[in-house]
Amino acid sequence: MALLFVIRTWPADEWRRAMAALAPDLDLRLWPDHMGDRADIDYAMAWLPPPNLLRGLPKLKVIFSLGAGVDAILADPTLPETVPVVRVVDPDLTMRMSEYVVLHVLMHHRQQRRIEENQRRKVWDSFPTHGASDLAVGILGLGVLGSDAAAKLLSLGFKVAGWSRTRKHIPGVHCYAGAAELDSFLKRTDVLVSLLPHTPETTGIINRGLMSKLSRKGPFGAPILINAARGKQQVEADIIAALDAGELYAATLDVFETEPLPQDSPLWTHPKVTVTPHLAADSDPTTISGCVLRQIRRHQAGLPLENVIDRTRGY
Ligand code: NDP
Ligand code: OXD
Repeated sequence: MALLFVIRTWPADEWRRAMAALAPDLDLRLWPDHMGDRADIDYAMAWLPPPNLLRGLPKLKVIFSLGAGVDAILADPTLPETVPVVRVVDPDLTMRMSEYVVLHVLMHHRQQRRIEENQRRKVWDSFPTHGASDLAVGILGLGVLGSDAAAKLLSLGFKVAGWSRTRKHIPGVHCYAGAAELDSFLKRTDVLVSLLPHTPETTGIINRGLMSKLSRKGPFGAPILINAARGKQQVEADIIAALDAGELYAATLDVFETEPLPQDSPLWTHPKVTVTPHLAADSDPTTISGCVLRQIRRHQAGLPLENVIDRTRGY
């Protein structure tokens, strides 16, 4: 039973070592130099697999994504159609994302950047603040990550709503669903947080038109954007134009159209933008290897796999 690591943008050997420590009995192979016989490989842990590689593994039974998002895997146009793709659902990753969302909602809410700038300039500006209940946070995507972040924001006193494809029922959270309810959701939202997957439907969804529908009745007079999901959902030129026109008050971006964010991107130095380098919810090699190992053991025992994505929906 062989497990292949196909990892292009992360240190693959760190993942191999983490799995080896958890499962010394597994035959671990590393693409591209230590693949051995392709016909031996039963499982693959992958991130951005090169086209034709996974298709060329005749015994491949399951593809494991190293992250919660699977767009890096589905981007392979040659992906074998019948092999299930399993994504990460893990309390550690969920907690990390909720920490990130809560941190950045609070940072904007408490105007932390203004305070730091005042300290730098030695300015004692004890400006009026507002309560969490004055701020309406709206989460695009009420899945594993969105619903946890919603619950944590709710416990801090924010007004919380969410939008998803199918209707959710989360106590205290106003749940909107489907294209028909998107505008009503946007209209009540002072802080928009994206936790959507990247699919053809969500590509470019955060554009000037969408941002223009957000609430202007909040304490800052213009809305705030936090994208911790995928950069392909945002139109960066529109975000900059909206910030410069005062249609958007501020933005926190963890993800970008191109990653790493190019040196010449105006986002790096924009005074209203906080840039973080795609670390909102890091995949910890030991934790995620444990998740994968559990699924491999289930599969070997003839039990159904968990967290298999729906290839037709793309997440
Ligand atoms: P889930 O699949 O659990 O949730 C996705 C949510 O988005 C669901 O509520 C789904 O609706 C909704 N959704 C999907 N497509 C649409 C659409 N077209 N219209 C409306 N709603 C839609 O995913 P997770 O919560 O686990 O993860 C979300 C994303 O976060 C990942 O796909 C990944 O891209 C990103 N991520 C980013 C990280 C980072 O470090 N920056 C780390 C981890 C994840 P429904 O429930 O009805 O299906
Ligand atoms: C993920 C990510 O999808 O880290 O888990 O982006």
